[in-house]
Amino acid sequence: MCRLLIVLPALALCCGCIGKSGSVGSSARQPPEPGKYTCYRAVDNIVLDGKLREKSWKKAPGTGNFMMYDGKQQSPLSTTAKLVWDDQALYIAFECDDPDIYATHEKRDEALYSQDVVEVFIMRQDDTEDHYVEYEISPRGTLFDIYLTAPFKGKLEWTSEAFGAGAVFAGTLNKPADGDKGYTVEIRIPFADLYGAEGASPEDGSEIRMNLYRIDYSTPEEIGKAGADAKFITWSPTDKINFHQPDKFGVVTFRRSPVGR
Ligand SMILES: [Ca+2]
Ligand SMILES: [Ca+2]
Repeated sequence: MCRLLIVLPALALCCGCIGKSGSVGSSARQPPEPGKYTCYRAVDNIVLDGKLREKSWKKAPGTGNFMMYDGKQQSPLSTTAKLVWDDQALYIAFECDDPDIYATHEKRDEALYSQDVVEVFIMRQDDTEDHYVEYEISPRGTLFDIYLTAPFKGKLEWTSEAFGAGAVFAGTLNKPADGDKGYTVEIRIPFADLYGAEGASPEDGSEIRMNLYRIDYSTPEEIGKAGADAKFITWSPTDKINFHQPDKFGVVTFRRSPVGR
């Protein structure tokens, strides 16, 4: 929680600044559409090795390239995701082009958001209104999870028992000069985290509100410190550099039909 609070003033500062400049001359512009995705049942076992070789991933529809946070332009670094589910969990695959992969953290719940990272925010589905869960995964597969009772109000000590992920990167970590290709991340989010009970899972046609994010950085001069040149990339646009906006989350609709049929 302390670590979370440390990063928040910086985020808040960015929000104020971007919000003011973004409003100039934009009154006629329609707000960007929130993300929408239909999530089908997996047709095979998802092995969390970061390699997207399962039939389920080959058949699942892609989100298309993510946007920059404000929805005004596409991400300059290709960033896409796919989702499938089974009775126990939601699975998410990210594919991220990245010419300079920066990731040093190896311990769970370190400040992954200050280096290259993908993030998933999902609203809880039980009676804990406005609560949501945040998951982060680094290109080296390090995990971060936090339970939030309101935007920026979280329990970092919360640990999901069955959240897991695998990641694979193509290139060299923390060496900017040699040119990397990118990384893929494969994530398992147990429905018990979302429904508050073992054995609960979505009904056909039910919707869950969530957002998928990526923060891209360049390797800084001092390895281990926060990355440089941050790019805030998102599936469902957030207007401001503030990912903690549940009202901007997209909608995922669950279907019981097997993916690809
Ligand atoms: Ca796999
Ligand atoms: Ca990067």
